[in-house]
Amino acid sequence: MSIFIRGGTVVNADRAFKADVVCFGDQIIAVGEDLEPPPHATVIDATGQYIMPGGIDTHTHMQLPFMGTVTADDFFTGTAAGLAGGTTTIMDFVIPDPQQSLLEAYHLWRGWAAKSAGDYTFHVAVTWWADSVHADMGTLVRDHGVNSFKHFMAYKNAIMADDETLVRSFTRALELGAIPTVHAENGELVYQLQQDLLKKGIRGPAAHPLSRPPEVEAEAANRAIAIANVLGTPVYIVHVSCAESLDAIARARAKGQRVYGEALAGHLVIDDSVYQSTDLEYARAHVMSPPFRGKHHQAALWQGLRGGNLHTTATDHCTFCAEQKAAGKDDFTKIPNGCGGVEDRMSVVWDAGVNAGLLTPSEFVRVTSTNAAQIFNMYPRKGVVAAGADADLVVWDPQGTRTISAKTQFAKGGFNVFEGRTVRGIPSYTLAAGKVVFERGQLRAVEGAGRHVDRPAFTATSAA
Ligand code: URQ
Ligand code: ZN
Ligand code: ZN
Repeated sequence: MSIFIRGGTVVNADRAFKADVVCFGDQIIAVGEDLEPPPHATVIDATGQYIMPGGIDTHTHMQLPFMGTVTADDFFTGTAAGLAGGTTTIMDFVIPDPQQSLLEAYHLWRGWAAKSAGDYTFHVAVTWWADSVHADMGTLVRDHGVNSFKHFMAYKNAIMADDETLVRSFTRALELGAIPTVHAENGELVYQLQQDLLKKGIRGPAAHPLSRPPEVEAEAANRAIAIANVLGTPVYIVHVSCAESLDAIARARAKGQRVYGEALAGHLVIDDSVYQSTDLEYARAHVMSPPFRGKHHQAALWQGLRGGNLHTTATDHCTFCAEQKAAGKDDFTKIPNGCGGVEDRMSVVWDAGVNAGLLTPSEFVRVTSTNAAQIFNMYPRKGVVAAGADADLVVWDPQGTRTISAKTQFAKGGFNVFEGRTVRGIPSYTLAAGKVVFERGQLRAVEGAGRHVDRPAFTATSAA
């Protein structure tokens, strides 16, 4: 099966150029001007459109058991929704319960992910520490293509990693040639602030951002960066939401430390006024951590993306329906944390970034695909339109528009934080592994067609 994409402008992170693209099977086999279509090829006319590497969402939670429930999107519906938005690879999370074997949890998640419609790979969370965790980390790197380990510095009494776990796990990651990543919020401070608010009878969703101010995030970001600096490991900070955390990253990078930052599409365009809504269901729907912040933080995050102190854009796609969120209607600490976005990320970042003159098309590709592929060692299989790469491609219509709505989305959860936003810049075609899976509004995702992406370790300093 071959596909010939004619007449478009290829956009890679390094340059944009007129070229045709030929795919055969699941690979790109040729990129160049005035190519001949192979016999019997499916021809796609990309005149006036861009051909970009499929998006990589570095942060999703499909089918996640969390806070007493399970997220609304499973690995099929979630990856299918991503394909509709131009995202062809998701990076999800294996999150073992404390005392649960990392390896056992990994195999459990692998079973859930088998139904994926698009490619997927896993960060594995280290939520506790023991010799068996040390051993399992080695097995996961050596035998299962894991090269990143997640640490939740929030969620006390649940999955929070204390400093001992951080230090031991970062040390082990370095030995293995894997990168530590962190959810940077001080879980002890969050817990204290939550209890204080509840004692004062402040129990609605408006209390959520009050229990997680930027300082709580910045403390943890600084601490993770300091631990990584002392131990000599790189560190990747997920969902950087505020200027204070970004400043910590910028300071460390200015001194040559290898720190990477991730911005969520939601944090880039949505502010904390959502929590003041008198429609409490609406306010609860926006409860995620770190919370949406004041407008000046969004400007800082865009500066971070432009200035190279934030490297990837993601969604933290973690959808719950209204009934699930209502678990916290009398106690905000019981509202399952998480919002969606896997379907909208690329159009939102294009519309708010490229159309606003903040990002060039190549910078857009860098922060929606290439950097993720390079940081997590999937490049050049992913993250570039070039011969030999996977045929994961988006034919992008820069003039096409779409009004985002839960009524028309493919994702589950029945809510969309970008509701009503009209974006200019949408996929006209998405190719995953050389198959057209999305065509002008029609989703043709196939359950189980997605593949697990092994990610080799970086140079290990010792045998796993
Ligand atoms: O903290 C996370 O990243 C997961 C549990 C999703 N929820 C959220 O509020 N971000
Ligand atoms: Zn998180
Ligand atoms: Zn998350």
